[in-house]
Amino acid sequence: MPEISQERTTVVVVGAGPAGLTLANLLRRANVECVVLERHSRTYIERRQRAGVLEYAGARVFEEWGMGEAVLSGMPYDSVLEFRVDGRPRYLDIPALSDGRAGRLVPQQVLVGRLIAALTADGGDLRFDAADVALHDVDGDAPRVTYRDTEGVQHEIVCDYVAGCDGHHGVSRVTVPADAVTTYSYDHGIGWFTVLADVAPPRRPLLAVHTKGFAAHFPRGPKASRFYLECAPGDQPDDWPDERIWSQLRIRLGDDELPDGVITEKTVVEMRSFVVDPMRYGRLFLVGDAAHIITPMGGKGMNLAVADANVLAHALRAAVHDKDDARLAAYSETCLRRVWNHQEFSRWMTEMIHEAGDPTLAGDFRRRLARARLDRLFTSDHAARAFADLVAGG
Ligand code: RFL
Repeated sequence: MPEISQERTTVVVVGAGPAGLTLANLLRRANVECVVLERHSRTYIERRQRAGVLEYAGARVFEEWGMGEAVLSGMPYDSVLEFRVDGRPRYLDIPALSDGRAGRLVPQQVLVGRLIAALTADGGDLRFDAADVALHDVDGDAPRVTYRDTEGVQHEIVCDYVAGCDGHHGVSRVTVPADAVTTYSYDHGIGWFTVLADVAPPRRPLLAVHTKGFAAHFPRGPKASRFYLECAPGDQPDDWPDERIWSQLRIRLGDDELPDGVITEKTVVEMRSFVVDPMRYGRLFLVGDAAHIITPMGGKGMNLAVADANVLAHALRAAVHDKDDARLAAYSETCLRRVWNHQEFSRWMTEMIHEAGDPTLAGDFRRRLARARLDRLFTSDHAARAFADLVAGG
């Protein structure tokens, strides 16, 4: 018989991305015991670069739990957003339009690194390289989570609750029987290609609307940038040699002076949305990308992960310490309201930004409509404020 180590805890958190690490830190502060199981190594997850902005509402979550300093110190404020329409700049001052609700430029790998540091400094139980994580009996009173460590030892953890924070390709969601949930999936019908490069960040986050297609330039720390380019659906990285990337960026961003830099990552982005309803099955709660994915347009994915984790941390604190399950019962509905609001924002923006530029996408009539929608942001204070309110999150 192989050796099996048996333990007990209150919450097993599967996955150490933004959702799992936020939840684990908040549970520590709420005096709720938890164990975090992560499939990859610490080095791997601390290097994984994706999002770049923690919206105002996300920053507030950490401040409210007394983690403002640990997570946000030294991170610059997000402020003016530039739309470059056919090479012509137009600006939206998001904090000014949202009563000072500025987000923070926190690259995802920095958030992850800081949350790991805070959790381990606080005595948190975070286990990397956990192989073959499997969830059992999540619809009963005593769920179990099993995994194998790097020494080959099998572990079984009995718990009260499981938080599935293991992203879109994790094990948690697939543990839920298909007939227990409704899934919504939408292909936006657009190709996107993203590169990370060692190029100085733009002065302001920049979204370009151009007849050749959408492009964007975002800061990712003091010396790095993330670029996005609209491409043909189905394009692969080989279709985009470096020279093509730089020349298309210069054309679409209307910037002949944009310098080349070492490209450190080229990725095709699936422009797809996905939502599972409810985000709960028995004692398993799905959090972040495990429950929903959203296109990067609008920068909401990481922020939804943090927001879900906050809702669940409050709910678990009430359930564990006050024996009050009302918040747990409302968890899915509370989160899904925000999820659909952000899905709508992301879709609205995707349609506007692409159709206002690329005439091949939806035809000239829709192009005119998209231009009118975009123009409204710069001519109507109410429209600009509504936009800034959605950027700030909530
Ligand atoms: P994550 O970050 O995927 O973390 C899940 C963790 O679970 C682990 N895991 C497992 N652990 C144990 N056992 C298993 N069987 C496991 N399976 C998986 C994984 O190793 C991982 O550590 O999900 P989480 O925490 O929900 O966070 C979600 C965010 O990562 C995601 O929404 C954002 O990155 C999306 N996103 C963006 N969001 C923004 O808010 N703003 C952006 O600008 C932005 N840009 C992006 C993005 C995502 C991108 N990708 C993935 C295409 C740009 C890109 C390129």
